[in-house]
Amino acid sequence: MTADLFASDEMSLSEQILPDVFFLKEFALGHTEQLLTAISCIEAQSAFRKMQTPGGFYMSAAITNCGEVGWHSDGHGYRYSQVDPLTQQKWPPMPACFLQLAQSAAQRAGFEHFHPDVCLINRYEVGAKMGLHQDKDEKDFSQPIVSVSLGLPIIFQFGGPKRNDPKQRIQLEHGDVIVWGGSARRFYHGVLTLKPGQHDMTGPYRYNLTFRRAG
Ligand code: MD3
Ligand code: FE
Repeated sequence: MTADLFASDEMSLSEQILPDVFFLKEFALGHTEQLLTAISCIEAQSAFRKMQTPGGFYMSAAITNCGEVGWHSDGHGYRYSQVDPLTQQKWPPMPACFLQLAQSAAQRAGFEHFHPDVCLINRYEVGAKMGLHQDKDEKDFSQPIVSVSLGLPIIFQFGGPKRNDPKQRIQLEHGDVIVWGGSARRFYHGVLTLKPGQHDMTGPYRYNLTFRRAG
């Protein structure tokens, strides 16, 4: 058996949970303090806010962004824009530690040329959830999405390209990273309600970073 074959074998056993989904358990563990410090800097400039959906409701997770563009909703629709509507300034730049982590996770999953231009940061408080949805506001579906979980655990659920495809559930914990590429880019997914708890590094919250190529 060649070294390469062995490596991909090991990957399929421990990390590849579907053809284009790579679960990198605790991949970010050594970087969480740096990531959380960077989140504090970002939110000092572009605060977390709960967004109104086009249907007129409020999302229960609070969001902010860093990078060349940011994702938000204004009640008319979801979009990426270069300016934070709250500050009328550019979104904070993506910190080097964010980009490095996203690229090394993507590379580990086989995506050699991932160049994210945005990191959406979701903050969940007790009772917050995210209903089943598809991510389809990006232009290039050949680029993966890298997601990083920090703080309290939550149950993540994902299905297939159709809303009622069968679903799997996995618990996402502090430091876990998932890379979604290829066919999985269009899969329905969401998270269940955050349960009360206290995390040593994030207190009552769970944070999720999603790195994307929007433009
Ligand atoms: C599967 N966030 O921000 S991250 C989102 O935990 C979002 O905050 C969730 O869904 C969270 O849009 C889930 C995991 C994730 C992110 C993007 C995906 C799974 C995905 C895109 C396609 C398929
Ligand atoms: Fe999503």
